[in-house]
Amino acid sequence: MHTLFIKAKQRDGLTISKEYSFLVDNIDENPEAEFNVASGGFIAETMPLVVHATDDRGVKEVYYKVNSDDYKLMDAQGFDYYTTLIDTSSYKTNDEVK
Ligand SMILES: [Ca+2]
Repeated sequence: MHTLFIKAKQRDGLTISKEYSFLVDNIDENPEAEFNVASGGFIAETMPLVVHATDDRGVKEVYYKVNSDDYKLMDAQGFDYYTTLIDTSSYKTNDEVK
């Protein structure tokens, strides 16, 4: 716990002071991201991908990619949500999981 002291003096010399306690956290944690698509599940046609990404210092941008494609920037929707549409029409259909 740290203490910040503030003192204000008016022209005739009357002085007030206040103090505030505060905590320091200079550890920059890794961002976290949750998807609306379950790993290993099927998606079809055009699927909205929604990512909820958070970070203790704020998330700047979220990207996605499929297979060996290049990363693409997702659309920021506010409140830590990022979206895009994944068009699966150009991807090879997988056989049913047995
Ligand atoms: Ca961070």
